[in-house]
Amino acid sequence: MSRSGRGLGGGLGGGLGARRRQRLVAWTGVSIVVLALLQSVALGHAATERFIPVVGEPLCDHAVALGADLTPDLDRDGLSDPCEIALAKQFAPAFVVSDRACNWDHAEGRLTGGYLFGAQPYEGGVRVAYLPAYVDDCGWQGPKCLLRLRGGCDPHRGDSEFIAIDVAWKADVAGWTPTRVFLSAHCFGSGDDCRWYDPSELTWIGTSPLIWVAEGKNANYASRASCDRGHWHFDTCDRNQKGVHFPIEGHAQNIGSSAQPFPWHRDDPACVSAFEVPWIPFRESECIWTDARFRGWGGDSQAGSTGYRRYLDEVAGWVGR
Ligand SMILES: [Ca+2]
Ligand SMILES: [Ca+2]
Repeated sequence: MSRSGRGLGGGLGGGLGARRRQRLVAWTGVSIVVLALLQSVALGHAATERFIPVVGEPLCDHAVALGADLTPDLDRDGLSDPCEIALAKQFAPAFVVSDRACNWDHAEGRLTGGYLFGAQPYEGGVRVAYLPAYVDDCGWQGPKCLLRLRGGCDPHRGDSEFIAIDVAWKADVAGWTPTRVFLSAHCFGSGDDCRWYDPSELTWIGTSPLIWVAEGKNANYASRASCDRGHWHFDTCDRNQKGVHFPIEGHAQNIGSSAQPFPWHRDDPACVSAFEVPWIPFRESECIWTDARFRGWGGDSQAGSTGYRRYLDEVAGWVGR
């Protein structure tokens, strides 16, 4: 329980009863308070032992998700499109964020961004990727900015963060289980903490990994303590108190595949327009399958911002497939 960090720990372990399990799965994650997280985190540990299959239509067991009779598979990746949604919902990260960050959206109750996802077959299972394409990197705050080699707090428009979860089918429990998790934190730069995690390194709320998001910088960590150590202790999660599920509503958010990018959209297939994605108050497009920098849904290309193609290529292995 120590991984949950201070303020979220406690001796609340024990068995996972059916009623509690239902409550966990039904957790909507929209701006719950710390007290709710306290309970969920404690229960989530027990849930790592046995994951609950997707319910509803369709029931995406292994045969349905990756079987020969796919209906439909518009991005032609060999994974049933309805199952892409179902698995993305099932494993949607549970972010612990600070509502003091400059990019906090009070109306939506989440960090401002276009929340995209993708899913493709991987080693007999499925790799699900989450792309919280944030409008802003707020930079750091306070006197520590003076300590930086280049000086300044380095805010910039457009912050491409990336999370991936590999899941495998467990026949003995008839459910999907995570086998590893990737968290982005200052990727492709100095002082990065980007890496794959074993599921046991994270805390789980039902089937959702609990991810600590550094205030303003949006870097992702497995615990509050590791967040506070991040990027030579410049990152902080001291004021993170909000729990927010990564929202999955439909294929408008699905990036598709390299062979069929965004098949659910009618415009430039390498790009996604802001009006096609829920929650984005802008009218520009982002070309995440190209080498272009991610501009924050309508900003200028700025130093500090990076594109998504490198994640899709080097982390997900999806470019050219
Ligand atoms: Ca598909
Ligand atoms: Ca797909």
